[in-house]
Amino acid sequence: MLVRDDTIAAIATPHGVGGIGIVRVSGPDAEGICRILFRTATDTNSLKNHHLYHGDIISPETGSSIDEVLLTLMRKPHSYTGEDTLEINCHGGHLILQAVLNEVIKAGARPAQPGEFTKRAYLNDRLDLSQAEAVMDLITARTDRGRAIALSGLKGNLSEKLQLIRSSLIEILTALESSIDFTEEDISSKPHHNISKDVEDVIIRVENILSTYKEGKLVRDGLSVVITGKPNVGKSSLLNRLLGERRAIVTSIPGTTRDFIEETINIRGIPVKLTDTAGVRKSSEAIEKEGIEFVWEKALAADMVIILIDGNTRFADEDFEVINRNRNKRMVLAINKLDLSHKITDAEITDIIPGVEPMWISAKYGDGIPELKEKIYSLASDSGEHMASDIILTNLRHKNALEKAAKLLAAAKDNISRNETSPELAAFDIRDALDHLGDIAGETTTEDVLDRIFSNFCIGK
Ligand SMILES: Nc1nc2c(ncn2[C@@H]2O[C@H](COP(=O)(O)OP(=O)(O)O)[C@@H](O)[C@H]2O)c(=O)[nH]1
Ligand SMILES: [Mg+2]
Repeated sequence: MLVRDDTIAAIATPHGVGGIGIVRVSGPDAEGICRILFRTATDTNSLKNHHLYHGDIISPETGSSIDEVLLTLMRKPHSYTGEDTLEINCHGGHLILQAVLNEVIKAGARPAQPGEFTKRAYLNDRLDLSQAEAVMDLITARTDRGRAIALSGLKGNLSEKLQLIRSSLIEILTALESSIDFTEEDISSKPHHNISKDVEDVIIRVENILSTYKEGKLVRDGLSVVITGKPNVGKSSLLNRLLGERRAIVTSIPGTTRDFIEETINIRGIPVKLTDTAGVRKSSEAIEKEGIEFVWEKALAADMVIILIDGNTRFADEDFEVINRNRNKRMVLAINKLDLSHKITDAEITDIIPGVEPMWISAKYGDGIPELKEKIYSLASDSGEHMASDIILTNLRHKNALEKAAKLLAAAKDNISRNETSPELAAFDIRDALDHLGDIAGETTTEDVLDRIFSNFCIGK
């Protein structure tokens, strides 16, 4: 384990100008540093815990004030890190914060690594590892839903659920181990039957959590959707409509959009990155040609494409090409300009691309747009079923651990119900499964895994 007898410090607020900015200090020297640098009406030897003091951070060399601050001392273990912690609320200018931090470092702290405060919180058992990971998810959440899921993780809802599963497994293990002594006797078949059923129950609980990952991944990572179609079908209008503001230039001149315009919208808590593209048409112009090449590449890389067709013009070769190029993609087929006379029929489309039901919309007036959003959601989540549960798995590391546990438990169950081999083997698998579940909370996690996790954090958290 790490040596944690040093004191760390960092600016905890974002770079830039703000009303206040915070320098955070954690470790055994925090209080000593406070005595060196802080001047206030109260004697700094008798500061109360968790009280806010007004005073100055001074430079001990010159005795002059660096900033007028509000300072809190939080003695261990009642702090975020579980160590003695100082929070210095300064005026929110970067020079000020940097000057205060410099004094803190001269007084005995060292600059914190990314995520080091949270790492200490974890190492001091203030949080388990999945909660620590939720801290960063919370900070980086891109939708309210993502924020709510992360907060639930931080509050320990996932940890609690996993803890219950582990308790059940420990009970099963105890039952299994006591049955080992009886295997030769005829009473063994009954408990084995019960044990197998209990393992089955646990597998179901694990799989229920696992089943939320697909949605969780969407909430966390988002979805990329490229809008494509021939010129003038209304791609830019659709982007603007989905966005609820005028972002892309809409004209009746084909070929207006040449660069990609990307904007993110929120569909049921999923951050959906929309890309408006250049219209696809046969062109002899070099720049446009290259732009169109890019469209194919963008579409290929996206999670999903919206193929837009103009319902007010006849079906053209370009429409066909757009469909053809995206045949293997997850696609929404939308026919725009519902408000104008229809020159295209559903049957025509279904003929070309069977199994895909076209949706009629009007990008200009908004008809069919809520349905289009629902369609995007249901295609992305494969179900359309909105998961109301607040325990939603968003973290790949957790998912992998749960999958390994589920696999081992399935093997154990198989072993027990077949009743052929000795229960020791099943017990072995269950213990392994317990280890994987323990990994999520960070009970058996190695230093390099921890480093990898915390290096993705920001400095000061
Ligand atoms: N009547 C009607 N016109 C539309 C609709 N959507 C777009 N347009 C018009 O079609 C033209 C091309 O739109 P634009 O969004 O620039 O198409 P893009 O080239 O595919 O990006 C503009 O004149 C839009 O006002 C619609 O739903 N109904
Ligand atoms: Mg356009």
